[in-house]
Amino acid sequence: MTSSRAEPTLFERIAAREIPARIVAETDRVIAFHDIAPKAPVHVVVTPKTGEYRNVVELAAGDPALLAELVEVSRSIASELADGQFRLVFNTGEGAGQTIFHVHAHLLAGGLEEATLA
Ligand code: DGP
Repeated sequence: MTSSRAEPTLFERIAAREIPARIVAETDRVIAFHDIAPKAPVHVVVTPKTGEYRNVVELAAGDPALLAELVEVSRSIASELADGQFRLVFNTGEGAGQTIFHVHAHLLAGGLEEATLA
């Protein structure tokens, strides 16, 4: 299920270049930028440019091809910025630490032995 919103999400505003971010990759539908509070040597937020899906469960049900694209963009970034090995974390629900209800993956890579979950 998706929901319409009165206001653009923070990540939609980053995609629209209304809020600055260190963008590392972009496709027609996906954008990736360094997390503002990194929890690993490489910590990138990978997200659809539009925020109609609030979490990964909604995205998987509503647009599995977009979820696959998000995974592929993550793989590509991990190859470019680290050794190609990576962790993808989708916080899903407030109790799981989700604070922004516009589906996004935390791409964590590089020295993950020391990393805590995002
Ligand atoms: P979550 O807690 O799973 O909803 O993750 C939200 C992440 O978004 C969190 O790790 C911090 C990051 N974040 C929040 N605001 C900004 C921002 O303005 N710029 C960037 N680059 N990242 C942000």
